[in-house]
Amino acid sequence: MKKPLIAAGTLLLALSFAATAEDMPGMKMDGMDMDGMNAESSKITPSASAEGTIKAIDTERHTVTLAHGPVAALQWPPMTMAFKTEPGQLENLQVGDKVAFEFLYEGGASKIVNIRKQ
Ligand SMILES: [Cu+2]
Repeated sequence: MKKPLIAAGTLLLALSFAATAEDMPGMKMDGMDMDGMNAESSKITPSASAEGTIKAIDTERHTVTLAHGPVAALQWPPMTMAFKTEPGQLENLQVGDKVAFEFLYEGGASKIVNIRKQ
């Protein structure tokens, strides 16, 4: 008899979480980020991809400056600009490397989702 009760309790808990998340879009996004950041984020803000060359790496501010080619998705011409990164994303990369990368452009800032050496 104990197991069905626990299952019912878990279900209720799950349902109340779902209801709360729907009331609060911010919380829902947090949950989605934890579940599968790349796939879910791309539904919110489409990520763009480009290729470029690393011009500078700022390990304190966690930015990488890239001279990148055109970005069709955003109608950007080729340019050199800084992108925000997460700690660890620039491991094994150095100035001068040619890279392919995906990024999110939100609120005037560009954030690397994925970056790899070509
Ligand atoms: Cu740019």
